Amino acid sequence: MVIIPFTINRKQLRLGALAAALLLVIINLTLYGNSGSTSQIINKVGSFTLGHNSTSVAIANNNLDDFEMASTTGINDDTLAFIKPSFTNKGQRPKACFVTLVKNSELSGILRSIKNVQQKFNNEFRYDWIFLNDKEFTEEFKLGVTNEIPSVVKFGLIPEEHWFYPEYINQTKAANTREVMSDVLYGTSESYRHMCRYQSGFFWRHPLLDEYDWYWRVEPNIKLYCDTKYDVFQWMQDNEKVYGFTLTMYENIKTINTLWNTTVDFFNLHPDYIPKDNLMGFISNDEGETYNLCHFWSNFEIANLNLWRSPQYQEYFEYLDHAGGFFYERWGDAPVHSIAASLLLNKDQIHHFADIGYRHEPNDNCPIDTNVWKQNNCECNPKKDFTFHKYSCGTQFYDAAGVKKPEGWELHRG
Ligand SMILES: Nc1nc2c(ncn2[C@@H]2O[C@H](COP(=O)(O)OP(=O)(O)O)[C@@H](O)[C@H]2O)c(=O)[nH]1
Ligand SMILES: [Mg+2]
Repeated sequence: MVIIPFTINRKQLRLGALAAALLLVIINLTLYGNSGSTSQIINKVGSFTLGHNSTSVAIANNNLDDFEMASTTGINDDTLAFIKPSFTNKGQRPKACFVTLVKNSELSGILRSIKNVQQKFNNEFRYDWIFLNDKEFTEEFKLGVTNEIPSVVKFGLIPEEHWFYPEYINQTKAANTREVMSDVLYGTSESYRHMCRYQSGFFWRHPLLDEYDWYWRVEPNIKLYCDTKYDVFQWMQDNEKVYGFTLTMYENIKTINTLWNTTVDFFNLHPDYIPKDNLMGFISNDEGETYNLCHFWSNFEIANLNLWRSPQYQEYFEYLDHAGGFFYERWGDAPVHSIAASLLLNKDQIHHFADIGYRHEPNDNCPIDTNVWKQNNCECNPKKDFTFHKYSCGTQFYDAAGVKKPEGWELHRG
């Protein structure tokens, strides 16, 4: 075993990670050839599972020991350290906003969402609202929206360099992909792919968001069912939460064939980015060997922007972007955000807002706790709550995060 002094710095750790990755590649090539087979990935997972000794790969143990030591000394807490300043404001109003990416043609749908969100939450708390678009917003759109929101409203045009094909993407290959994916929802859509890439890697870089730490994502035609009588942003801040969601789901594997392998490759280069108390159990049933397709449905997010601004997430996004799956497959921002949040955060920093009744077609998040349902004047049917449905990943989340499931959850399997 290599003895590492406790004063090891991040640069040394990175070099260690690179050396470990190189060693694994050489060993894999020696043992299995360059077939790109699952066995290669299984071996790589060893260095991926910090704090889970059971799957450590014997041949790489020297390096793993180093990383495990790093994890216990707190050196691997970079993302968490990056976010920490957002929690220094406890007890005070956070810097937060609503953020909506939307097309001009979706005016009536977004007005429905806005009226509802204002009525159920924001008429009382008066947070700013930021609208983003890859085309200039029309005067009609701006007027319509501004009429419904008494607080500050800002409209942002997305810079071209955030909604384009990077030079490392082969556009012919991307076009061919769209032709053969007609059996997949949005499989033939070019703009949907740009949208997913934007939500994954760019919305948080828009200059209009610079002044905020927290955001609540709102889409057209969503519905809030209950009154939210407390400041959810301040609750997140005061309780040191980072990522909040309502609905979970299984992804269509056809859209993300190589996302997990690419993720494994990345985190094998940076095992020190994964904190010991991560939420791997939500996204994998076998400690990282395979992806179980679970993800937070990102059309609703109440989250901390610094998670995405962290150097660790930015590196992860760059890595994914260079792999090309946003265009050569149809990687969604939901699995990308979910995998990143699950691996970069502590599990207790991710929160299910069971009390925020929410609908995005065709699913409902509706409080099944009768007291919560009554106190918040909910207008949904708890019997239709999707959280513990067999097609949802809610049960997986509660179990992985160690959160107690509410009474009667078994009656909601569907
Ligand atoms: N400006 C702009 N917004 C888009 C575009 N495509 C999708 N969006 C927005 O991105 C979000 C997700 O798109 P949506 O059609 O709701 O996808 P779904 O929820 O996966 O069915 C919504 O807020 C849309 O308004 C686009 O091409 N331009
Ligand atoms: Mg939508």
